Amino acid sequence: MSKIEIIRGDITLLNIDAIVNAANRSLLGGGGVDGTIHRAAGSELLKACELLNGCSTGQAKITPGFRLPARYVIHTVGPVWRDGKHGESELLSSCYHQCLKLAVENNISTIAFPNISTGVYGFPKEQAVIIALETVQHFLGENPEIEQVLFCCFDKGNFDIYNTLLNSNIMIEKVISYEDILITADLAVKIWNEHYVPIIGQEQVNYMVSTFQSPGAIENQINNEHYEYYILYHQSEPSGYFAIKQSGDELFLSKLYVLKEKRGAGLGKEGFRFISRKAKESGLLRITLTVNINNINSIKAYEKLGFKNDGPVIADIGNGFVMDDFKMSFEF
Ligand code: AR6
Repeated sequence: MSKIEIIRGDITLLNIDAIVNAANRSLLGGGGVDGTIHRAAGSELLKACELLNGCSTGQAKITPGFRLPARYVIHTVGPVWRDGKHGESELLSSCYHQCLKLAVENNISTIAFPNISTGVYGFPKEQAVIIALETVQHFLGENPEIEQVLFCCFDKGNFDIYNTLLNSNIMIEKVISYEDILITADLAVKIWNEHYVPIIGQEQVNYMVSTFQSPGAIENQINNEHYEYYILYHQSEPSGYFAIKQSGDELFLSKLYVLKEKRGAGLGKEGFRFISRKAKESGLLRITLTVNINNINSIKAYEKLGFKNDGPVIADIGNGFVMDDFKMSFEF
C-alpha cells in the first residue's frame, strides 16, 4: 500500500523514471494529457512515436521523455467507454498491467499514471479508480522491483475518489477469475449461515447456498445471466460481496452482504456508493432489491440508505421453499 501515492497536478512536471500517457491508437498526439505531454516533451517525441506503428487498445509502448523531467514516456491506449459491456474494464486493467510490465523490462522503478480513459474517453471515474488500484496492487505484489507508483490526478474528483478508497482501507474487486468465484462462494457460506439461519432456518439456508451461491451457480450467473459480482475487501481481507444485474432502466441489487465481524467498517456504505454511482452513470432510474420481511436489520439499513418499501412479494425458490420478501427501491 505504501508504494502507492496519490498526488494532484500536472504529470509533465514530475521528476520520475517514467510517466504514462493516455494516448490514442495512432500515438501521434491529441488533446488532454496526451497533448500536454507532447507539448512539454517537444517535437522529438512525435518523431519517436511515428516509428512505433500505433498501439492497440489495452497495450503500451515506450519512448524516451526528451525534454520532460521524466526519463521515459510509456504510451498506452485506454478503452473508449461505451456501456461497460464491451470489455472496457478488462482493457483498462490491461493498460495498467502492460505499462508496469514495460516498466520492469526497462528497469524503471518509479512511475506515474494519469487517470487513463476518464477524460475524453468517458470511463466512469470511480470504476476506473477501482480497476487502477486493483491492477497496480496486484502487480506490485508480484513485482517488488517497482518502488513507487504515483497516481497523478489532474481533477479534484479523481483525487477525492482515490483518497477515499485508499484511506478507508476498502477495496472493491470485480469477480472475474475462478479464484474470485471461490472466494465469493466461501464468503457466501459464512455470511448466509451467520445471518440467515436465525431468519429462515438451517435447512433453507443449506438449500439456498448450494443452489444459488455454489461456485458453479455463481459462475453460471456471471457467464449466462448477466450478473456482476464484486468482492468487498477490508484491510486486504475478503469481507463481503454484492451482486448486481441491469434490467431495463433498473439496477437489481441481488445481494449486498458483509461478514458479521466486519460490520461497522463502512463496507456496506462503500459498496452502495459504488452501486449507485454505477447505476447513475449508466443512466438508470432506480435500484431495486428484495429483502426477507423478517430481516429487520437489513430493512432498516436499506431505509437509512434512502430505499423505500414497496410492499410484500412472495418468491417461490423451489424445493418447497418460499421467500416472504419486501420489494424495496431507491429512486434517483
Ligand atoms: N496531467 C495529469 N493528468 C491530466 C493532465 C495533465 N497535464 N491533463 C489532463 N489530465 P484524457 P483519455 C487528466 O482526456 O480519457 C486524447 O486526445 C484528465 O483530467 O487526457 O484516456 C488522446 O489523444 C483525465 O482525468 O485521456 C486520446 O484521443 C485524464 O488525464 C484521448 O484523449 C485522462 O483524460 C484519450 O482519452
